[in-house]
Amino acid sequence: MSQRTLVLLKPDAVRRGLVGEIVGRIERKAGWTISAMELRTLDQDTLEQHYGEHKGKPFYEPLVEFMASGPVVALVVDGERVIEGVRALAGPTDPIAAAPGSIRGDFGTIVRENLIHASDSEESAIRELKIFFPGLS
Ligand code: IDP
Repeated sequence: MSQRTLVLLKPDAVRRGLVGEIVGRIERKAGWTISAMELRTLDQDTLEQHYGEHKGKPFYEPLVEFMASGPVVALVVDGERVIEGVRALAGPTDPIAAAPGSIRGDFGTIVRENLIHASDSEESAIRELKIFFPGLS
């Protein structure tokens, strides 16, 4: 089932020079295609839309501050079961609990600075793609 997902390489990934490494892992999955990719600094409004479901939680404000602390790389990836697939490449939210071999498991230690965001369902992907790439058909 071909799908489309939104991926963000978070400011820690960009600062630490891990963009090539992470994009390479996505690129090497058979049949997946990167159909948009852009370096950009996110504003408060965009972050509020993107992380609105977490508003009010204790980690929300520091998360938004972190996500605005430097540029991110936003990507649109298309391919077979890509929503579940990029989440599997990323590993679980807590990088210490993430298995070695996953992006978070290989490179992360801090829950907030966990390198990558990937849409968690078809519904989220549609919503997030509209926020980040409204012009994409
Ligand atoms: P996900 O990114 O793995 O889907 P979510 O629960 O949607 O995880 O949380 C969004 C982001 O918020 C996480 O990727 C992480 O950066 C941050 N976050 C989530 N839970 C915590 C926490 O308990 N402490 C600090 N940051 C958190």
